[in-house]
Amino acid sequence: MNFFEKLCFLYFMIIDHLENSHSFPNLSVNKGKDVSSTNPQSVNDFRAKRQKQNDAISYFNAIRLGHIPSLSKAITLIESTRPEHQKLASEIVNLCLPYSGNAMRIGITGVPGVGKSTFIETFGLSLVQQGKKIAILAIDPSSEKSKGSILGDKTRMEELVKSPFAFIRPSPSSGTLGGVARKTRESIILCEAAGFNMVLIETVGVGQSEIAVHSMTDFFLLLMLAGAGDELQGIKRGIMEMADGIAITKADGDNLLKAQAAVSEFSNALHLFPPTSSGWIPKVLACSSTENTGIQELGSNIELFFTRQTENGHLQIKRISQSKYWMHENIKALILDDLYRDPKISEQLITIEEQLINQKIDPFKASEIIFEMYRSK
Ligand SMILES: Nc1nc2c(ncn2[C@@H]2O[C@H](COP(=O)(O)OP(=O)(O)O)[C@@H](O)[C@H]2O)c(=O)[nH]1
Ligand SMILES: [Mg+2]
Repeated sequence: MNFFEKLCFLYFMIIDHLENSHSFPNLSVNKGKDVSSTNPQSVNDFRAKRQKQNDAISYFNAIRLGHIPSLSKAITLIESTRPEHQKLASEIVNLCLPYSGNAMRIGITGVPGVGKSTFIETFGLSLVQQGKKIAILAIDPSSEKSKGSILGDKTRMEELVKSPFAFIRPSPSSGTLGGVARKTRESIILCEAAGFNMVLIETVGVGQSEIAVHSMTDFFLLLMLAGAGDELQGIKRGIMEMADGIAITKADGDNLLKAQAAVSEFSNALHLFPPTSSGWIPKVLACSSTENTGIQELGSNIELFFTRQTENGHLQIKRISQSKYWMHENIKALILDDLYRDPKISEQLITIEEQLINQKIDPFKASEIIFEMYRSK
């Protein structure tokens, strides 16, 4: 370096940054953003997001802290069909399992239009006002074709959607009922680990899904319309027998008297059922979600159910028997799946079906052949 260069160097060192000098183009750097113009919250969110995407422990920690976006994403993993998502989801569920079971699990069923979503909105808001944290999962296996029903639900739960103490999640509607049930059960576990002390599960009254929801909830609430006739409501005796409570909806305006009559009608019908082993006698109440009448009373009845059933140990007994039920259901599902996936058996099935059509074999013999083939696999 000659004297002039040294002078230049010193000048730039003292007066300015070298990287900003045209004499040193190789040192030039991009100017970068002014720190004050970036939102620190989004930076943190972004970092949290990147970190959380990766491992089950981070998901678990975030869920335990009640971080809703993580809970939501974990449920999406549960719903995913991709094997790597399923593996991660299963790890998260296992981590959350010891922290689950603390919520009141309530199933809500009834035909489309009976007022389930509107009821959940009013009931849910009253629970939130009492300081409860509620999670709402909606199962609707029939909605695969009419996705509108879920959109409808969201608009019916307009106020609840805004509450930071309510989490509303339409459950996956595709796949087998067993699959949907498993996903819902796992979602319940995550919601409970996230600190929700009430889990409401809405299901549309189409038989099978009701049985599934009944087998994963503590209190099963059946919503009915007054004067619609049993056939119209598609209510089978079995569903009424499963109910821990019945609410006659839309008990307002011109419908009020009819609703009150329906209360005594259904109460009488319930009396004909044999008493349950838990000792709980289901009550029939009338309510209006739009007028907010009867909802409080129904809430108290549900509270009473939980107090009584916890005291006499039946809540625990019910949950254990539900766990056993799902284990057996899953064993059956796994075996069936394994059987039907076997290419040799599939081939044999085609042949046997032909024999069956031509009446060369009866269905029982046919199934025995298939079963033997499966056993000797
Ligand atoms: N008059 C009256 N209408 C209601 C009440 N609850 C719901 N509805 C109406 O009944 C229709 C169906 O309600 P919705 O909650 O979507 O029923 P869901 O299909 O069972 O979820 C909507 O038009 C609601 O506004 C109620 O308490 N009183
Ligand atoms: Mg609905």
